[in-house]
Amino acid sequence: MSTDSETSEVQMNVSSDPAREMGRATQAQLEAYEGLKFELAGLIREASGLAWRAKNESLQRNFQSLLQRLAEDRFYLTLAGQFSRGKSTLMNAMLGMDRLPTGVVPVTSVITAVSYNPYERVKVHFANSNLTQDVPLSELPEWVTEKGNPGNERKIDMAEVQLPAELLRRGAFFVDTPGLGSAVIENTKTTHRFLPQIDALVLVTSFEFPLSQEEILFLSSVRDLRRKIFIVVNKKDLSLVGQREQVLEFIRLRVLPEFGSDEIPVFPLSASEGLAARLNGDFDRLEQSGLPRFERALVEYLLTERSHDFLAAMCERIEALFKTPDVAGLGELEKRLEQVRVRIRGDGKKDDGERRWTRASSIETEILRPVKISSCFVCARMADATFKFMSQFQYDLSHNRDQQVFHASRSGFCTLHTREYAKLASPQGIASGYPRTLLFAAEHLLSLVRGGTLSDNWEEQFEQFLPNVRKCRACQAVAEVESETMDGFVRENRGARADDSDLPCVCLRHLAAIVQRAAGTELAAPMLSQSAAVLKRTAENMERFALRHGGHHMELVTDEELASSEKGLNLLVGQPNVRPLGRS
Ligand SMILES: Nc1nc2c(ncn2[C@@H]2O[C@H](COP(=O)(O)OP(=O)(O)OP(=O)(O)O)[C@@H](O)[C@H]2O)c(=O)[nH]1
Ligand SMILES: [Mg+2]
Ligand SMILES: [Zn+2]
Ligand SMILES: [Zn+2]
Repeated sequence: MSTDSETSEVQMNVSSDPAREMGRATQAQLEAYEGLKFELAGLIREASGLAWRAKNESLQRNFQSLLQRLAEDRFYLTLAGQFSRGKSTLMNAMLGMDRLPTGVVPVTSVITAVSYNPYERVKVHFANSNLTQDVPLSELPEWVTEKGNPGNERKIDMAEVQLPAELLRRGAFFVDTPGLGSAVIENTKTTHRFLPQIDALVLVTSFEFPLSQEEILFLSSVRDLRRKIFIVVNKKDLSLVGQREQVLEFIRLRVLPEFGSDEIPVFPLSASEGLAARLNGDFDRLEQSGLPRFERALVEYLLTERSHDFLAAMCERIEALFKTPDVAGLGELEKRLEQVRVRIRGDGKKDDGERRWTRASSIETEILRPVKISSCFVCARMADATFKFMSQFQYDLSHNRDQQVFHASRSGFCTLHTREYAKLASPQGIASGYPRTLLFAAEHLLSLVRGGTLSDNWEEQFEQFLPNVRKCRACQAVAEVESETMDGFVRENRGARADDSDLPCVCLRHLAAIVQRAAGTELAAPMLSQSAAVLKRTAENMERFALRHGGHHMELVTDEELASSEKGLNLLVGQPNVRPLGRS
């Protein structure tokens, strides 16, 4: 019998001053964002079920991997462009670490995703399989370069490099891709295959060869997917000041007509200069390189529009799968997806067109105050009382004849307490304590029959010796504790309280009983709102758990999320081993 009274801390906001209000606004946005994510997850799960029924395994797998991406909140900020324009160098410069292989000949041959981790490590994901392999960072070139892994002959889906780089803490994956248009055709193909996965694109071109045909083609494909685009014109150091303006002018003219230049920002910079400056701690040179200006724009984007763009991109990926023919029910889901989409559009933009979503910054999160989520404290006391009662009782029943007779006369306990007794008592104890109760029942059964026929009032008589909660002595003992606990709580807390977040959790029935006892006091209303907050929080934990579990990301599940389902059910109906207000 567990009293299940452990508590877990969760972030929850209680606010009044302006700083707190700001935290609350951010919290509301995060909740809206998460809520939409949960809805998309729900749609994908349903669709996955339909795919399963239609025996379409590959579709089911596709839904599964979308779910996984949603669960991880994986956002692929992808660097792409012609070979040797400096994508890998730029990535290194942004990370301030010289980790990705670079060189004058086509180098990168594998999609390389870089994400944040307190320590460095590399995970290699193999194509067409769930297999991954951890490899030392020093061996990265053997897996991701044209030299070590020509045309990706080792069939790697993605190399995942985890690094302790500050910029990555913004929650995005930075993805380096093989260059387009080199003699290694397989590399171009690899990057094109990755296209649907891109959430935002950084097109890396150079002053020497600004925007090749290949790059323009790639740009329009990404544009068709309505993904955010940044253009970096690299190797600024190789061009003369006079030529620079010409190149930028050319790009604006090439890009303007097709895409609208105000939507695609262009950043002239020198990745190699930026990297060298950063490694040497030379801040003037760093600023000169043009890198910081680009990074500021990226961070600004990641903190604001990213959430919106991530959801929008997910919607499109889901929609594409919903178009699969011959799967019954997908059309219906598509309609619901459209509704979510409308909300994403609406929630993502303020009236002035500014995106509203932001991720909570650390300062804002600190404003949020912890609140305890635990099981119902009344139920917990009742469980304790049950345990105490049964411990004593099971001993008495097996040793004391009077107890046995009395127990038999009451037809034993109610169903719940019979089970609780059985959990505690030994087989020997039950076998010696209970026969009288069974015999008592047997006698009653026989008394219902007279001369081979049922007696007239058999139903009434039968009812009288059936076990029930009114006769159950355990029910009586526990109900007394239940009443005392609630009365005591209301007595002690009826006055105004300094901090409502200290209020304990209660199940719904106990909440009703407490509010009834506390009606007209300062306690009633806070009890209700606090319980509402706890239920809401628990629901969110359950949804996060479902999302991660469904997305095969159990390693991301927190203890609080793990416990949330049981807690949620208990908050609705009380603990399993007690019956709240069971005698009323
Ligand atoms: N002068 C100069 N050279 C640069 C700059 N950025 C990169 N390079 C050089 O350009 C060459 C190619 O750089 P990478 O970073 O390997 O280019 P990439 O785009 O990743 O190439 P692929 O992986 O083959 O597509 C290397 O020799 C770099 O040192 C820059 O800003 N200025
Ligand atoms: Mg490269
Ligand atoms: Zn309860
Ligand atoms: Zn009972």
